[in-house]
Amino acid sequence: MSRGKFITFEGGEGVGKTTNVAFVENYLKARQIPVVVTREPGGTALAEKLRSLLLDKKTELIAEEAELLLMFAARAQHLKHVIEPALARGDWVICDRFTDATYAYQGGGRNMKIKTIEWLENLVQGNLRPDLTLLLDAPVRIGIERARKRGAFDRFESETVQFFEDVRRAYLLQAEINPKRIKLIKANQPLADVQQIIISVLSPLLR
Ligand code: Z5A
Repeated sequence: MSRGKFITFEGGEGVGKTTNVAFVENYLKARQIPVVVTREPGGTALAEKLRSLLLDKKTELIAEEAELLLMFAARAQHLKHVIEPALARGDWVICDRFTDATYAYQGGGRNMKIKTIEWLENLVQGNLRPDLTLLLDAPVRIGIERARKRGAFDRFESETVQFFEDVRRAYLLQAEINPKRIKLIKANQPLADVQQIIISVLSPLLR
């Protein structure tokens, strides 16, 4: 049994990650590929509790260091109980956000040291990195407009436009540093066009 593929979706809020995770899930299932769909922070009972604490505006002021450690604590649980076992049994894993989000939000948004994030990434993940990351990119204003239609803002969504500009810049830097793994896709175009590009980027993995 060959190991499954690990695919992550990344990007700022409202760029279409959740929509396209569902699209890829259906696309792979139609080809009889076993798929596990999951998200970060989250994916296990404990990690989902951490997610609720991290997203809830009513949680006490969270120190930046605590936020970073909680992201990796949730990730350690997620890897051990969901992602690693799925890949080992040959399933493909599609994850809505992963460690590139930490580089973007905690690194770019909160200005935490990249060396610290790298150290935690190595501690928690060892050599594991996604096989493919689809980075959906759109001007911040467009993502905010799309997300606003959904109603109340969570703790991250309540951040300033500057914060989201910094997050976007950090994501684009990640794509520049990891051009083989991260495929940058313009998300401010019709959904059908975005999905056509996603299929073309996925196809080498299906061979
Ligand atoms: N976070 C972190 O700080 N550090 C970490 O390490 C990790 C996460 C892992 C989790 O939020 C928060 O955790 C996140 C970063 C932080 N906070 N923020 N912001 P999340 O991932 O659950 O939430 P999100 O980014 O806010 O996701 P979202 O707002 O649900 O956006 P989305 O999934 O990218 O978009 P969507 O729901 O698929 O689409 C939004 C709307 O746009 C919807 O109505 C679609 O129908 C529409 N859409 C999608 N594509 C198109 C196109 N192409 N054209 C027109 N309309 C479209």
